[in-house]
Amino acid sequence: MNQLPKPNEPLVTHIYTADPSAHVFEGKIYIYPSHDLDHNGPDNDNGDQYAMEDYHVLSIENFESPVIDHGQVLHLSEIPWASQQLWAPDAAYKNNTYYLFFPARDREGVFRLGVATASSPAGPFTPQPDYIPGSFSIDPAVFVDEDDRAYIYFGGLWGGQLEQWQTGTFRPGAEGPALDQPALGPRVALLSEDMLSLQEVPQEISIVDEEGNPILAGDEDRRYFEGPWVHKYNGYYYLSYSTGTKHTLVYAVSKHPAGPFTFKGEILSPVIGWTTHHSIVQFEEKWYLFYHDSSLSEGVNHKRCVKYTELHYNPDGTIQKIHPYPS
Ligand code: FUB
Repeated sequence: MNQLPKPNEPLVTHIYTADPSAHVFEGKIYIYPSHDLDHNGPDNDNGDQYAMEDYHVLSIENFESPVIDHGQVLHLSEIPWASQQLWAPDAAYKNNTYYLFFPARDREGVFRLGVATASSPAGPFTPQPDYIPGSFSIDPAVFVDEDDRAYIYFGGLWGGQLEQWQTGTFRPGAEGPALDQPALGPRVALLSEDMLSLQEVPQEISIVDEEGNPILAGDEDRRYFEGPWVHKYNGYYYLSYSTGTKHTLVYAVSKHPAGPFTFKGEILSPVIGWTTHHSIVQFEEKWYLFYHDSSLSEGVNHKRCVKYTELHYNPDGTIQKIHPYPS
C-alpha cells in the first residue's frame, strides 16, 4: 500500500489539485481541493485558465497512511445556477450535515458562492438550487467557532471581482482603491443556523499594522489578495491569506472573528507558480499547513498540486515562517 508523500511533495499526482481546505472530520483529515483541468488554453489576469468543472475529496487517516481520492463529488452540470469555473471550496460540519461551500460564475458571469450538502465528509454533495443570496466574489472559508456560530469569509481581487463590489452592488469594471488608500479587505458574514444563507450583510474586514494603521492597497507584501482562512489558537483568531502578486501566505490576528486583524508576518515564502492558497489544521497534537504550488507541472499556473507541511508557533503565538523548498 502506498504511503503518504513526504512534506512539501505533491499529495497526489494522478490529477492536478489546488486550494486545499483541510479539516478533521470523523477522526481523519479530509481535504477539499480545487480540481485543475489539464488544458493548454490562454493564461490571463482574469483567471480564465482556472476553468475547473468538478470537485474531488481527498482524505488521509493519519500522517503515515496513503491518500485516498474519493472521486468526483460534485460536477458543474449538477449546479443549476452556475455556468463555469468551480474555484476554491471549503467544507464545514454542523447539524449532522457536511456542507461544501464553493464559488462559481452565475449565468451572467458574476462570481457567487454556492453550498451543497452531504451526509458523509467524502460526499457526494447535493447542491442547493440557487447561489447563497447576497453572496459574491470567491474563495469561501467557513469557520465554526466554539459557540457553534459559523462565519463565512470570502473575497478575491482581479478575476475574483472583489473590486467590483466596493459599493455593495456589482459595478462591472470598477477598479480597486488608489495605492495610498486602505486596501480592500476580505468579507465576513454570520451564516444562518441551517448554513444555507447569510444572517447579515457581509462586512469588510480591516487589516491594520501594529500601530493600528490600515494596510494600504499599494503594500503588496501585506495587503489582502485572496484565499482567506481563519483558525483559532490560544483564544486568538488567525486570519491568513494570499498576497497574490507576491506569491506568499501571510497572517494577521484578532480577539474577534470579524477583526480588526493586526498584521503579523509571512507564513510561507514564494512558491513556484502564480497562486498559492492554503488551510491550517490541527491534527492530534500538531498543526499543519496545506498549500499548493505548480511544481508538478514545472510551473504551469493552472496545473497545480496540493502539499502539506508541519506548522510551528513561537511561544508568543507568532507563526514560524515556512520555506516551501527546504534544502
Ligand atoms: O483556483 C482558482 C483560484 O486561484 C482560487 O480561487 C484562488 O484562491 C487561486 O488559488
